[in-house]
Amino acid sequence: MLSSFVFFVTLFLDQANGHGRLTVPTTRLGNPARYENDPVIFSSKQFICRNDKNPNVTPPSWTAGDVIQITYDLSAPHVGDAAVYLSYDDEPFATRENMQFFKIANIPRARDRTGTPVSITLPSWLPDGNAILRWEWYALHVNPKIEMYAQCVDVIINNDSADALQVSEVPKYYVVDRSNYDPATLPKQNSGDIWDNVIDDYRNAFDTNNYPQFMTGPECALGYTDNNCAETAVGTTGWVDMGLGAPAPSPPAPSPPAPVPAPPAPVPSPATSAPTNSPTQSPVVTTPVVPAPATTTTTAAPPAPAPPAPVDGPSDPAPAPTPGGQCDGVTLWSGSTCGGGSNADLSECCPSGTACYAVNPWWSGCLPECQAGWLCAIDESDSLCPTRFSGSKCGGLGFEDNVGCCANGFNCYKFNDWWSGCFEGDCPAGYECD
Ligand SMILES: [Cu+2]
Repeated sequence: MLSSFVFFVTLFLDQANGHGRLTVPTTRLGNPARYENDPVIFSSKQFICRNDKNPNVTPPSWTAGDVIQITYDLSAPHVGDAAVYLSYDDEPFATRENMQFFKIANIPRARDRTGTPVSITLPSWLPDGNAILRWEWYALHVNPKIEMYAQCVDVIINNDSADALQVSEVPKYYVVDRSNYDPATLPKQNSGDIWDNVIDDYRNAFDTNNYPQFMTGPECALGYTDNNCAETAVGTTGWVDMGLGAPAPSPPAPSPPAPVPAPPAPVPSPATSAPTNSPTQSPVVTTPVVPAPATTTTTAAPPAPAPPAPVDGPSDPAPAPTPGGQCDGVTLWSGSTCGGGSNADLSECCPSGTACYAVNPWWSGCLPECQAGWLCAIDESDSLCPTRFSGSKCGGLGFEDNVGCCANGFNCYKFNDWWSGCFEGDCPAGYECD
């Protein structure tokens, strides 16, 4: 008797707490019956994925091009819309804060389909590999506040077809502003007054007859048109520009390099791997999407597998980080991020002996000098569009900004009528190659 009472109370609370969650496939929480229905807390990693990877959940195995089904349970069926994104699980993306997503589906008026399987057609070009499906739902009933929900499921995508792209060939982005973890794919709250007949960031979901109804969020990847993707096509009302057009998808800003024990006296030997390595290395790890010049430069650099034997380091117990410079109250080291991408508003102040150099459009670091191949070394007059590196959009229906133009060393290849991208070297598989 008691246990059934407890069961009843638990069940009741689950229902009553409201909001909603993804139930199929099993999320990282590991139990579809467990409550995880609350809106995400802003300024936390929850909007990326509510939880870190859970090794105890067996990932479903899907094949690109197939139709899969997901189910969500909106125990408080608020007005609003949902969407489905994918990320891939290779480092550095495996870490929640480094994950970069692209969208493959919109689910307008999500509550109409609560509790029933929703079919999603997986694009035939999905890269083969371990991926993460992210379900995102925004609820509009507390306008101008917006409740947001995000849940992740680890999945396996199989694709041995000729259509399969590499992960690096799919334009992707962070779903949060990494400086504060606020949502980047959706405005945090609505603008304006939904009753004034002026279009705001989100629709007036309370009067669907007299106000324009539209979805808010980024476009689906690579001009994908299935799964209601037209709802957020580029340029539509409510479309959120993730910067895939001119400045390309942003790769992870490198996590601030551990304070580099920069040996002040450079020894001209492989042991010096520390100084050469640290500044150049960050951009590499950073630039998975983008085999930008940084990559080339770095590959050229000695692989330096030699563990930097602390032979005659100043003192080996505590290579105290060379205290950097004090910049606006922030201590920076050689290798610190000073700008680029979502860090564009940093002051560019750097410790003495270094200056702020742009390695690529998304990352600038406090570094001893600008190296050949970096963005800072590019003569703007060299190309009409010097910042269009790998993954940058260079053409597609409605795209009129220097169509076909890429940074020097990159070529514009057509994927389909909606999307052409800049790539270094040969035409990537899956693109229309002559
Ligand atoms: Cu709610």
